Amino acid sequence: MASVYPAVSELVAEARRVYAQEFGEEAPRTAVCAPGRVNLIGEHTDYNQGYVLPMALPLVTVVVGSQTSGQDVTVVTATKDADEPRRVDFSLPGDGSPLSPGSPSWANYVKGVIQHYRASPVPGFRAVIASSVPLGGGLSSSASLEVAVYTFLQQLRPDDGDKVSKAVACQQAEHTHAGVPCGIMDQFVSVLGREGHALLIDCRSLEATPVPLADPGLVILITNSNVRHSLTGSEYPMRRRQCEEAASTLGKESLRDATMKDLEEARDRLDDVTCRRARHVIEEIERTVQAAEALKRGAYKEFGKLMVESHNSLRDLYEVSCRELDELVSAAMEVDGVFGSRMTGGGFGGCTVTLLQADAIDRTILHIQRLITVT
Ligand code: GAF
Repeated sequence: MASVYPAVSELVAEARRVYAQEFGEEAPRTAVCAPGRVNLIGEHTDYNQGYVLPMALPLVTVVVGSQTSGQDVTVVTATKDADEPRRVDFSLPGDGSPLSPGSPSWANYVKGVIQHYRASPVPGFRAVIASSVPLGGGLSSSASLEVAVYTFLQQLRPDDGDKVSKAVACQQAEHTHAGVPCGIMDQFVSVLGREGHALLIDCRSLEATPVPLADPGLVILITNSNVRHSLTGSEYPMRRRQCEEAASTLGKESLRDATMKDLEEARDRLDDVTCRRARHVIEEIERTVQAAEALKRGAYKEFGKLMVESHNSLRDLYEVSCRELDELVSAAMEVDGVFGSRMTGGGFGGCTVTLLQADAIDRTILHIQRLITVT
């Protein structure tokens, strides 16, 4: 079957072509890439210091470029986003003063990473970005851009940090320059993801356990609802605040430390919405640990059941799903050979992830396509 996404080499070739168009003469001296991710289970648990189980994807962001002699930076994106300029020029402040976010918004990820890069001063450079990670699809297009830019800077001026500190720097870039108070999952798996494995990440200790996931009888299908999600609105930060409020009412450092019994005992001190948010997080952390165990045993039915429970909880308790995602999950679950399906990522649009038997792939895709044609 032909690949449905471009190979890394094709993206690099595209970025090099745009580089030649924009900057003429010499070919770029450096080319790097970083993957997007799909989260199998453990949603909205990372900023509660819980567990997540994502895997890196063969969808990647590529940066090609070269150092220049001055303090000027020019970055061009090969990704066509009609609303925004594709080129940005700025100067690196020589006195260490902050690089302010601005327009175009994609350049804020570049500026943020420069700001939090762990070796200074960063030299001037010219670069082109190309990506196969769909924008706003909930597959971490932003984290893959941040990590790719960080890796690019490491080629220009090596830092002495480890991989976890690299992920943390990229997360900080997202906080300060994109205004999203995200957890660590996306950047972590983009830096530390391993081929043929999911990563069980403990978002408190920042330790990760690779879980093998290379069974030829198994397929992970990602379906894009094409409802474009954005986490920069008020909903994501509001969920995070509600969780912090719940933890503080329960007298816990985070919801990672809370049990359902704690929540029931504090029931009359929490409003209904906050209580539902906390219940999702407490149960989802437990589900994620169970799911990783099930995956290790090859107990796919059990894993699939936990995926569906996770989706229902995100829909009903955490309220971050939408009609299109719910319909995609229901449609996938109607097919024989499908183990489980759920929305993946922050929600409010984006993608679903479905675990199924390899021999069910064609009928699953056909069934989903039929649903899309009818509605
Ligand atoms: C987004 C965030 F960036 C992650 O940190 C995580 O909270 C996720 O939403 C929800 O699980 O991808």
